[in-house]
Amino acid sequence: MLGTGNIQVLLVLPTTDELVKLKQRSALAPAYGLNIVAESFRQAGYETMVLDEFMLKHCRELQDCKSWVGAIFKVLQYYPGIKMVGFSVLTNFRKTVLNISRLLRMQRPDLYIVWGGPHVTGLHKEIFFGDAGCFDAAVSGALDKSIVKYLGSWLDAGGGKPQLKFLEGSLSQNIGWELAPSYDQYLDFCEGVFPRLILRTTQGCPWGKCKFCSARLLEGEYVLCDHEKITRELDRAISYNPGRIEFHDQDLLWDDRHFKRIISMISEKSSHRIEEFYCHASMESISIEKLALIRELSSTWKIFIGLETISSRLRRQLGKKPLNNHDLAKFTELVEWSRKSNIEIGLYVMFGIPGEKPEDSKMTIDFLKRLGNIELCFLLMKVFPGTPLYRKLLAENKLSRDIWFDEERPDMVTAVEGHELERAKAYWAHALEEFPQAKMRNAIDKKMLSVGEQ
Ligand code: B12
Ligand code: SF4
Repeated sequence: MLGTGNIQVLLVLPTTDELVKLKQRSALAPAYGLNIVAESFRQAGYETMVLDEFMLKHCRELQDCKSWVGAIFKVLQYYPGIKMVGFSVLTNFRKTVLNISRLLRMQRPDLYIVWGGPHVTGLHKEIFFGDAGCFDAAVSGALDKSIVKYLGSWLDAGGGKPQLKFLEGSLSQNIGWELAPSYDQYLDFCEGVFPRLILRTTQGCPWGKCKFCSARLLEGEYVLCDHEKITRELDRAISYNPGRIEFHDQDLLWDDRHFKRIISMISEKSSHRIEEFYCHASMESISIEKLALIRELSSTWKIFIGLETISSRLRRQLGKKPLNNHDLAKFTELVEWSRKSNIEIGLYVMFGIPGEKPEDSKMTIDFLKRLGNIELCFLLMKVFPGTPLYRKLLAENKLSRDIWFDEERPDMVTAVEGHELERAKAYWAHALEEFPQAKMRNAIDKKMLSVGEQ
C-alpha cells in the first residue's frame, strides 16, 4: 500500500510498457543506483519515493496500471506534495523516459524534471542538446553532495524554475554507499520477504580495460568498502529477510586476509538465513584458493564469470587478455573443482562481437562443450554509449545510432550496422541451438531471434 507522508521527490526507473504489461520479472531486486539517490535526498531532509519494477509489481494500488505513465500519475495524485520527478535513464529505455517526460511537461508544467543514470553519463552532450526540452536538469555520473544541495535548494525555494542545468557528478565521492535504509520503503509491499538484495563490497573495476564496458565511466576509480560499512549493511539486509543476497565484489580481489574476514563475517551472520549467495567475478581473479574460502560458507554459492569469448583476436579487440592453452586448462580444472565442491559456476558469453567470424564463435562453442554442464548466459553484444568501443565504431562509421532508439525492440539492441547485426543475431541463434538450456539476455521474446526479421 502507498503510505502517508509528504513525499516531495519521486524517483523513477522506467523500463518499457511491454514489461509493465508482462509483469514477468520474478526475482527483481530494488534498483541499486536509484536507491542511493533516494537515500541521499532523504539524508538531506526530503521525503522521497522510488518507483521501479519492484514497486510496480508489488504495490497494490499500482497493480492495475498498464503503463509507466499511468503509474506515475497515480502516485502524483496520491502525493500532491511531489515537486520533483527524477528519472534514471538506461539507453534501452530512453524513449520511454522521453515520452513520459514530454507528457509530464504538458500536464504538470510545475514539476521539476531531472534526468540521471547510465545513459546521461554515456551521452551527456547529446542528451543536453538533443533532449533538453524534456528536463530541467541532467546529471552525469555519480550523485554527489553538491548536486543534492543544488536540487534541494530548488525544492526549498518552491515555484519558478531556474535555468536548465547540466550537472556533473563527482565519481570520486560516491556518497550513497549505505543504501540498505532505503529498502524500508519497500517493506509494506513485499510481504516481509525480499526476493533479492544487493550487497556491494567494492565500487568500480580494478581492471577497467575492457573496451565494451562502462564500469569506469559509471563508477570511477576502484574502491574497496570498509568493513564497518559492510557489517552495517549486512545486518540491515539480513533484517529484511531476503531469499537471496547478491554479493557484488569486483572481483573477489581482496587479499586473502581481508577476503577471509569478509567471508567469515557474512558466514557467521547469515549462513542460516540466506538461501543463496551470488556473486560476479572475472577470469583474471578467480582461483581455486578463493573458491575454497567461499566453500567454507554453509550456503549455496553461485558465481558468474564474464568469459565473453575465447577467440584471442576478439578478446584483444575487446581489451581483454587473450587466453592461452594453459589458462583454459586451469579454468577447466576450476570448473571441475567447483562442480565437486557444490559451487555453481555460470558464464556470461557474448556473441555478435563486431568483426566476429564463424570460426570465432565455433571456438567458443567447442570450449563450452568441453566444460560440460554449466550455467550459461548468452548475450548479444551491445555497444554502450560512452565506451571506447562505441567511440571507435562511431569514428569508423559502423554504428547505427538509430537502433538505440528503436521502440519496437527495446531490449534487443545492438548498435552495429545492418549486415553486422544480422550476422550477430545468426551467431547468437546458432549458439542457442547448440545450448538450448542457455539463458538469453537481451531478448524478451525468442521470436526476435529470427534473422532478417524487421
Ligand atoms: C547490477 C546491474 C544490474 C542488475 C540490477 C540490480 C539492481 N537492482 O540495481 C540487473 C542484473 C537486474 C541489471 C539489469 C539490467 N541492466 Co544492468 N547493470 C548492473 C551494473 C553491473 C551495476 C549497476 C549499479 O549498481 N551501478 C552502481 C550505481 C551506484 O550506479 P548507477 O546505477 O549508475 O547510479 C548512480 C548514477 O548513475 C546516478 N543516477 C542514477 N540514476 C539517477 C537518477 C537521477 C534523477 C539522478 C540525479 C542521478 C542518478 O546516481 C547514482 C549514484 O551515484 C551496471 C554496470 C555498472 N557498473 O554500473 C549495469 C548496467 C546499468 N545495466 C545495463 C543494462 C542495459 C541492463 C538491462 C537493460 C539489461 C537487459 N537487457 O535486461 C537490465 C535492466 C533491468 C532494469 N529493470 O533496470 C547497462 C546500462 C547501459 C546503458 N547505457 O544504459 C549497464 C551500464 C551495464 C552495461 N554497460 O552493460 N543490471
Ligand atoms: S567487463 Fe568486467 S573486467 Fe572488464 S572492465 Fe568491465 S567490469 Fe572490469
